[in-house]
Amino acid sequence: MSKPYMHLRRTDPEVYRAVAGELRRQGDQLELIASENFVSRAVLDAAGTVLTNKYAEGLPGRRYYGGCEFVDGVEELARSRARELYGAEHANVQPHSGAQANMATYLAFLRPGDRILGMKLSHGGHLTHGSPVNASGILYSVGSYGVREEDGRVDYDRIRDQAKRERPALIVAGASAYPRILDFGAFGEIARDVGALLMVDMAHIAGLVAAELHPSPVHDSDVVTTTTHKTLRGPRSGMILCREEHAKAIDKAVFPGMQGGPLMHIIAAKAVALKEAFTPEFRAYQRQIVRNAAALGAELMDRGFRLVSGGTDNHLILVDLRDRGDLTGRDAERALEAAGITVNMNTVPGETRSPFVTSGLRIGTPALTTRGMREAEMRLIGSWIADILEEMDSEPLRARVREHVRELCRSFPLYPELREED
Ligand code: DSN
Repeated sequence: MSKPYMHLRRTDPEVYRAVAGELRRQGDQLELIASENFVSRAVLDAAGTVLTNKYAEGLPGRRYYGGCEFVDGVEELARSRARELYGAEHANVQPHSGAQANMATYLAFLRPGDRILGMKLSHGGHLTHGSPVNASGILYSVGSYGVREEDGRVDYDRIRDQAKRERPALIVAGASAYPRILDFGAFGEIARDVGALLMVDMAHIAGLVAAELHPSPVHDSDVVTTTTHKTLRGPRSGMILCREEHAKAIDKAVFPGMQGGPLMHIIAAKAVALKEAFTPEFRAYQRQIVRNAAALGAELMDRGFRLVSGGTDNHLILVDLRDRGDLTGRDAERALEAAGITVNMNTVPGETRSPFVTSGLRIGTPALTTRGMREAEMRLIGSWIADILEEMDSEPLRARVREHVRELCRSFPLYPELREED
């Protein structure tokens, strides 16, 4: 780790120590948070460039600052790659995050008080889809749909009925904890039936969509928003795709509506990640993500654990712990973390516990698949997870699993050239 962080280490040892600690944590633990991933060295390089120094408010060729020759080129690359990868008419690559992308879309089309219809957070939606504690729920009037409690699936007929009753101006499709394929064609029809716009937030599945492992929302919706750091494996950021007819409204809503200067170093890193997404290796990687989630889910089901919807079609599984007595998502998350396995507690459909406690665990495979792990490792990790959850109080068991985790991690090194010998 000496060379890449040499200056940081000399100037600010406290921050350096935190970075070195996080590098070790990422490498020595099993990262199973469904929304996280490990970027390539090329993406990491781009994110750490001098482009961070540049102000470039506006769009390529139409900036409010001089000296934009090179950043214009970079943003143009990112925009054209995004359009080509997803077959979209227009792309705005400036949103700093998925939340900014979603809020910019609302700002482009809605007035405060207008009605939106999105998935309930407790059923797998997202804060920015109308949660009362988020600007989306504070500024707009919100209706929310859930999944069927019997089978954990979206019920399109129910959403259609609700949309007919509530007449939203905009429908939000997309989720952060839904293990099945979403039918964007059905959402598109519902939106057209009631005269609403359709925004699809494809943050979790953007990589799967790029690899055609999940149907694309681009042609069924008016606007598609996404983060770039989940399955897509780019830097931590956001992006908007839309039809040409909405391009002006979206661009204006992002800047000057929501944001000031774009983060040009991050836009460069997005361009690199988008280039990587065209490769056959990236497609093979996405296929393996899905196989790995299926293998992990199968192992847990073989051990008697219940999965919401009975399985998975994508990169994540949602374990329903309600038949496990007092075992909560929070306790399970903590016990697994103590054994070197990082997951997050999650509400399940029909949740009765608070979001700080929950009855579920969300487990995703994008990050470990990036490290090269396959079905055999997923089966093994699934068995360790089951062991821990079955014997929550056993410290010797946790220590044993921690040791297995370390050994497994050593066989699939992460950023070895960034690490000091330890
Ligand atoms: N917070 C992210 C997740 O973990 O799914 C969504 O933005």
